[in-house]
Formats: sequence, structure tokens, C-alpha cells
Amino acid sequence: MKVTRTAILVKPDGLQRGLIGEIISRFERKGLKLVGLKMLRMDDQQLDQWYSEHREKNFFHDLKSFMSSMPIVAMVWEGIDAVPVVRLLVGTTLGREAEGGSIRGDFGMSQQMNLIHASSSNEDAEREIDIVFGKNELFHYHGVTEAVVYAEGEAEFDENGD
Ligand code: FUP
Repeated sequence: MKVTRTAILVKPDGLQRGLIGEIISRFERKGLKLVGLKMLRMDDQQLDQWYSEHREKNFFHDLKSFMSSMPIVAMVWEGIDAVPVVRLLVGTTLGREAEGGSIRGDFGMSQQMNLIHASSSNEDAEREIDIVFGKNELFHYHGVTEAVVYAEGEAEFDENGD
């Protein structure tokens, strides 16, 4: 099976709560591969693009101003079914209802302050990655643990780049 990519943002509340290491650690331990990482402050244009599906919602402006209030940490993780796998680890949107064991379930109490964003489809992942990362900021490399994370022949990696 081909490996795919997903985009993650550790939001301003995740940064302030000191959860960046914890979040990275959970994805590493799962067996996902980190292929992009940066700290940035998202500007108005990036946030309009990122949240374009919520443009008409009443929480759009509050969400944008929260997301631009502080730096965030953006990451790209790779693995088989990376999008649904990461969404399981992240948990449902409202922290109060998120499953125990998930990031939002273990650390979150809010809807807006829900610590982390994770792509919801492969198409969204590619769109979101393009908003934040340049091509030369994403890496292709051989991960030595892949031989034990996956069975032989189970995962098809694109280690030479596009
Ligand atoms: P998710 O995919 O779980 O991040 O959640 P959604 O796409 O449903 O929502 C996008 C962001 O909008 C979430 F981070 C939370 C925020 N939001 C609000 O602030 N208020 C709302 O009423 C709904 C969502």
C-alpha cells in the first residue's frame, strides 16, 4: 500500500500548554514518519485559504484571530492511511467529548482551543501542505524502523521524491 501524507498544526493553545514534544512523541511512537516541520505565524491570506470551507460560519473570524494570535508549529507526517490514522490519535473536535487516549481527549476541554489541527482527507492534506510548506521543505528519506513498523512489501515509499 502506498504511503500518504497528512498536515498537522499545533495551535496557539498547544504551544502555550507545552504539548509540542508530547504530540510529536505520540506520532513517532505510532510509527509515522516526520517529513516536514516548521514554526510560523500564519498570516491572513494563509488562514483564509486554510479555513476556506468555514468562510461563511459564525466562528470564522474568531477562529482566524485565535490562529494568528501566536506562532504555531506545522508538521507533515507520512504513513499508510496517514490521514485517518492521525485523526484517530487526535480525537473528535470538542475536547470535552473526545475519546480518552486521544490528544484532545487527554488534554483538551474546548471546541476552539482544541490544541491541534489534522487534515480530514488526502485532498485537504495536499492543499494544506501547499499553503505552509515549499517543495524543498519536505523530505524524502529512508526510515530505519520501517522494516519493523511494516511487514515486508506492505508499504510503498517514495524515497527519491517526486
Ligand atoms: P476538526 O476537523 O476536528 O479540526 O474540526 P472542524 O473542521 O469541524 O473545525 C475547524 C476548527 O473550527 C476547529 F479547530 C474548531 C473550530 N470551531 C470553532 O471554533 N467553533 C465551532 O463552533 C466549530 C469549530
